[in-house]
Amino acid sequence: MIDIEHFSEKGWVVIDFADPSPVLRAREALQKKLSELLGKNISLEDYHKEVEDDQLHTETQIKMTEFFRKSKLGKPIIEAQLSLLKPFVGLDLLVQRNPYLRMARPNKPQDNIGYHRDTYYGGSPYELSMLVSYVDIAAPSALQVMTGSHTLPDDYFPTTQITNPDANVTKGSSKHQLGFLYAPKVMDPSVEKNMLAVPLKIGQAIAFSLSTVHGCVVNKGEATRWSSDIRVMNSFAPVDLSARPDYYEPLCDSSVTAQAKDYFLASQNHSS
Ligand SMILES: O=C(O)CCC(=O)C(=O)O
Ligand SMILES: [Fe+2]
Repeated sequence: MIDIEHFSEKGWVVIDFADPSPVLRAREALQKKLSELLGKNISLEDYHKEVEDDQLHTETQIKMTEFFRKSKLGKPIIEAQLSLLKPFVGLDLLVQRNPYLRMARPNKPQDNIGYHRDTYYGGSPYELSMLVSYVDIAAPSALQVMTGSHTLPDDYFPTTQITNPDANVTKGSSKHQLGFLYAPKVMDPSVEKNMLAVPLKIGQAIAFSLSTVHGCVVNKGEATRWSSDIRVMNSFAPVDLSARPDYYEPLCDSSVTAQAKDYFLASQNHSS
């Protein structure tokens, strides 16, 4: 069961997966691919011990992300939790087609995007982000959230829009496609005192509203943090997806929706 009251009050909630097996399969597949790329067996947790160089890190993250997306590792993870998600988000659901794969090494601020709301970057509060971890994430390494921030108006949090000081992050660049922001809206450092680190075990996720303030400035722990944030939304939520028509794929339909789709499909085939 998802603690829906917790989500309503705080804007985020930790979910114990009903079926963690697709997460374990994804972890194994990532592990195997990483060893293949590096030419030796390195655990996901110890990745940073092998890859210190930023350029090699970016190249590795690009290849790992491509692998993650091509192998379709994300959707089965969410699909296996439908019994939990339906009472929470609805019976008609979409899931993000190409989620980001985040790899944040200890003591490397450049591997993180800092505190933000996804609504700053075109996301809707009708969308949910589910951050799935592929390693156990202790508090010093964890994503942080601001409890209760999800319903606060934007002018509550002054931001300054800058161009990313990392010259490799430009619109459409590989790093942009890895989830780094080319024109980040930087929040005032005073938000830090209200941020809460949420540790996660393999088989758990943190789900949060796209209007919840969240992020990580630096992984202060011992292990590389591997996760993917996978968005889920109700197919009938009032979200204009015309600027990102391929962003989502169907996850499930209610019985009535499924029959309506069959009817319209049959009518279309009949008339053509
Ligand atoms: O994993 C991170 O460091 C950032 C994740 C994030 O910003 C998101 O899920 O929207
Ligand atoms: Fe985010």
